[in-house]
Amino acid sequence: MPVSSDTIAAIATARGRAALGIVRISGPEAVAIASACFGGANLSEAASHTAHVGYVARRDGTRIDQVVATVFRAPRSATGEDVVECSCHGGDFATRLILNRMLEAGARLAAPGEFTQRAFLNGKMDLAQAEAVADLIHAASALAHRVSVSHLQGRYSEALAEIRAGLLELCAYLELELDFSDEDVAFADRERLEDLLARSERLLDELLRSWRLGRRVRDGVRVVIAGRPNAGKSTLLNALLGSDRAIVSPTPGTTRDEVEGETEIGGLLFRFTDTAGLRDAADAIEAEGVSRAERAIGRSDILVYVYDVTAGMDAGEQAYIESVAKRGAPPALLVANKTDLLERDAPPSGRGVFALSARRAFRDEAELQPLIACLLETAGGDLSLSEGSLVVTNERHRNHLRKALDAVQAARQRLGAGSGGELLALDLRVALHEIGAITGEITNEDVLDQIFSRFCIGK
Ligand SMILES: Nc1nc2c(ncn2[C@@H]2O[C@H](COP(=O)(O)OP(=O)(O)OP(=O)(O)O)[C@@H](O)[C@H]2O)c(=O)[nH]1
Ligand SMILES: [Mg+2]
Repeated sequence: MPVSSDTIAAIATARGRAALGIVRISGPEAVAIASACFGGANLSEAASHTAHVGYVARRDGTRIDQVVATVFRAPRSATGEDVVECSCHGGDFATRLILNRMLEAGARLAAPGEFTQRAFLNGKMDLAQAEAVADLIHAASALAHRVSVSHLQGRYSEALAEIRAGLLELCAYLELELDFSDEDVAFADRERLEDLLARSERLLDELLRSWRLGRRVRDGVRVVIAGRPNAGKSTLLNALLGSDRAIVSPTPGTTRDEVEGETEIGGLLFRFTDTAGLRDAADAIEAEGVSRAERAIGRSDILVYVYDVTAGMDAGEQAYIESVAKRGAPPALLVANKTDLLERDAPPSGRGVFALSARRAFRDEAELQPLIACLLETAGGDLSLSEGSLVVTNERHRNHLRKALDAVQAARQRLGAGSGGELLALDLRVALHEIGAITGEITNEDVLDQIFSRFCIGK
């Protein structure tokens, strides 16, 4: 049964010039409202999944645009309600005038994500799939796109369903045993319980471990390029981006404001930030640049520290790198730059050290390959990530998975300690609740509002 009493409308396509635009309308009055605005064919009797060429006209009969109206009858539509999609000409006018006409005829302007929210409420998709719709729209890299498509197809929801089924089976065993507890019989074979628990724990743990990559698939990988003035940081940034993004000059202290640039590597979006050279700057503007650089390092996923190989690293730099390594974050890669200037000395080598010439990298792509491969590996990007791999990209899911795993681990410990089925069942209920919150079987309005407000209007 559809759950909404009113009819919503919105422009579904982006603004600006385009060949076509789409205005969507969904709800119990969708067909009636569309047919009140439509001329050239009778929409009110139209069968589901039929397209009709005609026009949208103002109340006084003047035409707004020629359109194709496609009618979908409930429940066989994207939202589960009656839906009409009006394809008109693109650009800012036709879509807006048609939307206004629909509003005038009785529709209400849709809130962000309201079409998808209705699809969820009408059981067309679960919450994890609805969230994948937003991820797909926001996807900024090939991997982000691939993962969201797989989630939208329900692969992730299937994995959660599998975990859920295992936990429910466990609960059923335990409850049967509790029902007959007076008679002192054990229905639940402890080994079978242990197996089922271990399996749930492994599946949850696998999903949680994918988060490290998932977060980066979703938000991109922040790499900060830092080092002393004149080390060649901006030259390296430009080489990585394959463009003259940052100003390069032989004057130390050239870069003051952070310079950012994005590029896709191995399907992941990398966000590089070039910073002001680190030193005790005498001039106030440069000093501000240096302190910004330090803050940027604090926020980064990976630090690329550049030094001039002909000068080597001074004691201050060595101490700095050691302190970063000691903290353990962010992971630091060292670039020994300007190897083209080395005459006889062998370039430095070692794990996490990349001897290269940023200047040469402009002409020769191979120069940066080892550094790029290491950036990808450090970011957790697995090039073999296959079609349909499950990766958790959503922080809300991660938090629920974490709690579900904690509950399953607590249950396993209790089982090991020989405690009664009652407490075990309680832990399992917690785990089931947490998984239900991901797919939306258990949810509340605030959570839904928060999720759907991220969407654009018309989706
Ligand atoms: N020979 C040689 N020169 C380089 C190389 N990389 C950079 N340079 C030169 O070193 C100088 C400084 O380069 P930048 O990229 O501006 O250095 P930076 O680290 O960004 O300097 P600041 O912004 O001042 O901190 C410029 O003259 C570059 O042309 C290299 O691989 N080989
Ligand atoms: Mg610079």
